[in-house]
Amino acid sequence: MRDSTRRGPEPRLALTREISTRLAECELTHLERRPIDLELARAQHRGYEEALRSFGLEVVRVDPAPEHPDSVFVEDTAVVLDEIAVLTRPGAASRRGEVEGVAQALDGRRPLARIEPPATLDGGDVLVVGRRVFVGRSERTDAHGIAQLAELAERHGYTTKAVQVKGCLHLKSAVTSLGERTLLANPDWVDTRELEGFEIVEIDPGEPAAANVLRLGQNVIVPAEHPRTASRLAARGVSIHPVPAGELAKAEGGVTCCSLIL
Ligand code: CIR
Repeated sequence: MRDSTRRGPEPRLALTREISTRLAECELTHLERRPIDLELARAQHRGYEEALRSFGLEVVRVDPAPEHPDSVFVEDTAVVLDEIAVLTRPGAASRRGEVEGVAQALDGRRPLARIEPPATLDGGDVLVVGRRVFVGRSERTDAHGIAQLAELAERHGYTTKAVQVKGCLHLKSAVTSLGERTLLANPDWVDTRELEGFEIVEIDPGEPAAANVLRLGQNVIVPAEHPRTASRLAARGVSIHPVPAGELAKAEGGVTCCSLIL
């Protein structure tokens, strides 16, 4: 499967953030708490940053926020469009203090807007494909957050649609993009009929968390822990790049969660 159309300019920059030494205290919703090897998590995170660089992205680390266990998951703190960046108000109160550092890193790179209280929205619930924006209705993102984001995005010509998420943390746990017309989805976690206009590739049913992949132009970073789904993608001609991501997966994070792509 080759899909040559892309949205906007080529991505040039990835914002990432160092893993907090308090990662073991992370929020968990759908997983049992298991010990996390911090050194291994850091090594995998460096490998992820290396993969981003290998695709020509400059990797800029946001100032660390060690007091916030989940701060490595920068995706949840902002929604970056070509025209603006929307700072979020994360659904988990423990995560709201992560936003300011990311705001500082985004300042000057995009005009900034904000999701205002009492609305909540996590960036992990926002899937942008071309001019379409799908927003997950989840335990973290409420109707007010969706409405505020829709209003901001629609000003810039995007069409938004709310999509129910079930059984997983965020919309992008359930579905991400493989191209401008193709999505990778776990049909148990999102009703794929709601994603009309797209071809749906399903994950291998034995790998429920495999739908979270990070597309960068023609290349797709996939978690190395889901080889059967990766084989499905490779068989379709997708240019896949497996990266080990198992330690942060124990904190309920995937490969989109650890960067903001500009
Ligand atoms: C949380 O529950 O907020 C973190 N432990 C995991 C966040 C993962 N972020 C994402 O999927 N965008």
